[in-house]
Amino acid sequence: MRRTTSPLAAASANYLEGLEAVFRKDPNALEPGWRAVFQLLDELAATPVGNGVHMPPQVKEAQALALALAYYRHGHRLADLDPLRVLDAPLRNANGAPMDAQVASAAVLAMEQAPKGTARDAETLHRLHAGTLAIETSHIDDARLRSGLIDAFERSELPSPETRLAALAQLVAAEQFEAFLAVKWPTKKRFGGEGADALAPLMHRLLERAGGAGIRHIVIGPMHRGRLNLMANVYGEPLVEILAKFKGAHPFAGADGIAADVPYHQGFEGKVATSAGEVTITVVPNPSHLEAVNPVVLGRVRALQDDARREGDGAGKVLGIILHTDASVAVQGSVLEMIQLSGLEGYSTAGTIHVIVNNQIGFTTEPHEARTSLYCTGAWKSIDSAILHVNGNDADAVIRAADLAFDFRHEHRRDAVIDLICYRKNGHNEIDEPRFTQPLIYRTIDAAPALRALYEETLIGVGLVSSEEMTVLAQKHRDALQAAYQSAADHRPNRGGFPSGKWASRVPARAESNEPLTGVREERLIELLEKLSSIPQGFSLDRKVARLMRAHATSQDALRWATAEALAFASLLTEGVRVRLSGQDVVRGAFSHRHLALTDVETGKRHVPLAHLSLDQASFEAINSPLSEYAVLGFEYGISLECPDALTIWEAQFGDFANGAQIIIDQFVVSGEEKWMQPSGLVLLLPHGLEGQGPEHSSARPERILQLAAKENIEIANPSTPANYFHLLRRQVLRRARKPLFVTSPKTLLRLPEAVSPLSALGEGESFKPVLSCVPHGSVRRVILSSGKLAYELEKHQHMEKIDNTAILRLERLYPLPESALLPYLCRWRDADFVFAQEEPANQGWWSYLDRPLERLLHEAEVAKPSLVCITRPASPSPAGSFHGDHEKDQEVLVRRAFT
Ligand SMILES: Cc1ncc(C[n+]2csc(CCOP(=O)(O)OP(=O)(O)O)c2C)c(N)n1
Repeated sequence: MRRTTSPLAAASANYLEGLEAVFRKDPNALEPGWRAVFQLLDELAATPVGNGVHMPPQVKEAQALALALAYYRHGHRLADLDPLRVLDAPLRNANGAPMDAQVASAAVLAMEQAPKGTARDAETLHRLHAGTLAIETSHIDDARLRSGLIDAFERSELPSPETRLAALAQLVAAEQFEAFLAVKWPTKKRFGGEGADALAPLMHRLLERAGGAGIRHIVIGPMHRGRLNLMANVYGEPLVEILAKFKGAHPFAGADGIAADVPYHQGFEGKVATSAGEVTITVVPNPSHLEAVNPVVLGRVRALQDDARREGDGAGKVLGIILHTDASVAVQGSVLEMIQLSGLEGYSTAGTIHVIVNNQIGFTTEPHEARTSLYCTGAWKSIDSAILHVNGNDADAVIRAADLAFDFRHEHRRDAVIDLICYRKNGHNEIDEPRFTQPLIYRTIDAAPALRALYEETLIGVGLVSSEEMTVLAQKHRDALQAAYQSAADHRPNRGGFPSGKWASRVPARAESNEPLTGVREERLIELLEKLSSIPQGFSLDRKVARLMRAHATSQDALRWATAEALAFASLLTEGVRVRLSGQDVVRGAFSHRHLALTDVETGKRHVPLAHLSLDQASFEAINSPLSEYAVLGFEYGISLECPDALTIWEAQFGDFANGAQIIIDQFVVSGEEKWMQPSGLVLLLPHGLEGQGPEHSSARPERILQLAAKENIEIANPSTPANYFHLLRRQVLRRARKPLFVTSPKTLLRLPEAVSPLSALGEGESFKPVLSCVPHGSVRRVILSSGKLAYELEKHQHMEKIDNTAILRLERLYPLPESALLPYLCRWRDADFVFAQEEPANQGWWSYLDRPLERLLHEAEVAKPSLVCITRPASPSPAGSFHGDHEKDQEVLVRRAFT
């Protein structure tokens, strides 16, 4: 028996019944092919058929429908997508074997079997679905979306003459730009866009459509390929600026001591003219780490959309466009994390347009080495997104792709992705030789005419333009480039680089001098406590949670950690400061200590006391994040860039999980201001402490955070009292500068009876104390410097053993080291021995980054013995042991040793 490959045969009975149910309810909810199948079946049911002598016309139609369905599903695999026709990447699987014959033959067989009368249909289908633009729709679960996309795709037409002329002009500008740089700086890396020339008209078209649809602000996530070209020819950065920076001018005026970054990573803020008016453009600075900028872009978009919503303007005024490259987008984990954020209430940006510059090579790696999925867009199949593949050598198809992607995102508020299949004219960078590894492909590439030439020929052919006009246009660009080059010689940027607008009242991190008073009137705190603990009438609360709420209100002598945190939030909110806290299970808190949302045990309804403090309070958001660190931290960092006046917090479930977001920490949080003048006031809460629970969940890796600290780029705190935590949070928004704040927040201290603060410690006139002291009555012979939970254990020992010659200093801030707060103590006890005690192993924790600064300070204080001994666990490759008993014993020894 011949094996049938019709998709109809592949469909299970259940599936078909499901489709029929949808059809009976609303035929338009089905994609056109399936709709027609059921219409046909209805007709067949109504038509008496003879003894099989003649094939009824309905059967022919059924075959035609099978063909249509095959094209809807698999047409993209027959499409003409590779401009070189060499790599044929989409048609190969992971082993480099030819396209899976079974799938391909679904279409081919249906075509063969198509009765004569339907032959024209086959041609039409082939023209529509197997041309230079193709769609993937079979992953879309929502039938209405799927059918709408197929309809739009089949209706999409050749762009208008004006649009085509604009695209040609863009191609000329792009070509001249790259050619100019290649001549002037033949050996300098610019990651030129040659071969991906269609990117400029594609982006241009997206901006134009956005302007026309009323979008007023676009945030762009860039990547390296062709980036400078886009800056010059699409985003509108002045040529002279680009060339001056490319020549080596410092990007920020008067900031010579700042490391800055190479021109192809710098951000840009500008206005782009579209036929419907100006659109603001934010090009987000990006590190070399591919795909790392994605969540940062989303966070910025979301913050701008929230601003627009608050101003009654509608979130639809802000759009994110993210650029990717084939090799990275197919595999980098941040892509999957980003995609999963797209539909979540706390993180959605109403769809992003993704553009992949798919030059069918990643440095020297070919697609069959680079991924298993058929296309580099595989990840988007996990959500109902539009996936378009387009041949980068067909400018008209590229514009149609831009239109389809834009319309899909605009109408459905979902992601649309354009896979721009092109090639790379040069090596990975301009000094890299691709012919060492891809000699055959490069033989074809070397002979390939530029898209500008191909498109020019097409438009000349249809009489839209003449070759003389094109010569004049190219010359115009050359002249402009030459003029800019000459001016660039002595051009100095006149921007300091620090952001303006909503950042205008802020100052760069290192310019901050004054400490804000963060205390709040006690009467006000009591009022807030009452509001926080009041439960709406008729609300049935779990008994234990109710008890906790009562404890909130009555704990004024001994406030717990969570109460101090809630008071910090509540006081800020009623002072007009927005608060956003996101992370895994943050609403209840991983340690069940917070309860920011109360749940009615009868109805399941939620009540968030912090959102009901006063009518004019600022907005409060506590969001349980998906199980992602990389994308969620990147997202919150992005939010913090757009919300200098708000308190934005990311909490890791345990501090060790921050390593999943290390790329965001390294590349953005700690270095963004130094590289790009991009300040942030983000707070990272990283639960930390060795508690005998095993190696995991023990360490926030303070040594790593300290290693990243320099030039006062960040603050690192290890607060040990609720009051100090309260002041730390308020201080973060009440001071003028914004610096990322890392808090190694506690676990056992959340419930330790001694780790409480009186309400008065939060009161007026109080502020954050970077050093806390425990001074004995006797004369001090020994000073133990320590931090966090260990200090409580040391103090307990001191008390139990009645040791009255040892002072304990708790370092509440570890970076910048609170020198002026420490010095008076050191001067006071010049003749004492100084030790540093930490519970972490010797190669971890605070010690190895604090030893030299502390010893320098001892010298400065002129103490008799200016060297420190560290009391610590032995060095270990693992953060903590796994036996609780051993931990307790070791801890006891450690504490004793600190005193002897
Ligand atoms: C996360 C990350 N890993 C590795 C690199 C090093 N790297 C820079 S470009 C590149 C290849 C990028 O692929 P693609 O853009 O598709 O190729 P290209 O056209 O630039 O050669 C690699 C591996 C990087 N920048 N980021």
